[in-house]
Amino acid sequence: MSIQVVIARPNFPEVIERLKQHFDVIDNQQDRPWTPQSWSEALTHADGVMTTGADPVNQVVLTNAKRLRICANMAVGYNNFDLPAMTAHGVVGTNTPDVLTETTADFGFALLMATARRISESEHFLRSGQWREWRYDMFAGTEVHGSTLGIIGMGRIGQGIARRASKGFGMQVLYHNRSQLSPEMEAECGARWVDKATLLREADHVMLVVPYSAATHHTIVEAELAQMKPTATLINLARGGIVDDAALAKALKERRIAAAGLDVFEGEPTVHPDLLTVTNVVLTPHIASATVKTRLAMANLAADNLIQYFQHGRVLTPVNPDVLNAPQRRV
Ligand code: 8YV
Repeated sequence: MSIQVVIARPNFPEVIERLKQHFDVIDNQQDRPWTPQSWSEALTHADGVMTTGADPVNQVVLTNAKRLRICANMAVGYNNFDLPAMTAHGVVGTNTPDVLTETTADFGFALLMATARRISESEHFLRSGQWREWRYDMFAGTEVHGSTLGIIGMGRIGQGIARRASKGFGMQVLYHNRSQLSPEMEAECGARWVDKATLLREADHVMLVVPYSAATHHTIVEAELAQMKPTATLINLARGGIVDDAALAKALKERRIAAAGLDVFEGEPTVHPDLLTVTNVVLTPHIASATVKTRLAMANLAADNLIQYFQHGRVLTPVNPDVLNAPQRRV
């Protein structure tokens, strides 16, 4: 029996062609929107699937997808996976670490710069024909170079941002993370561990790059926003749900913090309506890893995981590696 692989979303034609050399591929180049039911049904006969962070692999999907052995996420984050359920069903999950680290760190800086220097707001002003004269205070923003950056979450992407900040922009870098970096790594990143309250109090810019989990849900709510400087900015390129978006919109409206830059949203692609009406926020549609080169590398790594699994019973970047050693898949 041939191996069936479903590709959940439109993808690079060359990656689909690669997969077709190995598998019976069901692609979605027409970008059919999924309902929970049609998504579950699409996996009924699938042996493998390439998902994105927007495609849930949960108990319902797993119960229906009796042949499913591997879910290759085209994302480093995998909070779309119900990992305990996948492990219990003997389904291996993979992600795409490393290939997107520097690109995403670049974007963190782009969002920080755009937010602190009010780039979106000023462009709208210009485009709408309101620019009449030079003014000393026109779109005067917040300094980036030489200021203090607070990074919450210090994995690979956080470290990439810290290096840019300390080496490129002469920033003082504070970070908060469950585990502290080695002294050598701290020195390389130019970063110092502090508790969350100190970070929020001292940072001129707060950057969120922590993975989403039940433990990190609403890491930033009204109480944390109240601890930040009124001149501070908040950048979220981690996941929707790390920030209470309603509380953030209120704080921005009341100018309790200066501005925010958001690439991810609670319930995306729906965006909290109050965020759409406040002017001191830069909004982007979850594009931190979006360069052609990086997205192709992510797609190829996800494809490599599928090919390696079915050819050799191993994968390159597992997120629940124990499944590979389990003798038999449980249904
Ligand atoms: C993905 C991301 O583009 O890698 C991640 O975790 O958030 C992005 O790079 C997105 O999740 C789609 O898969």
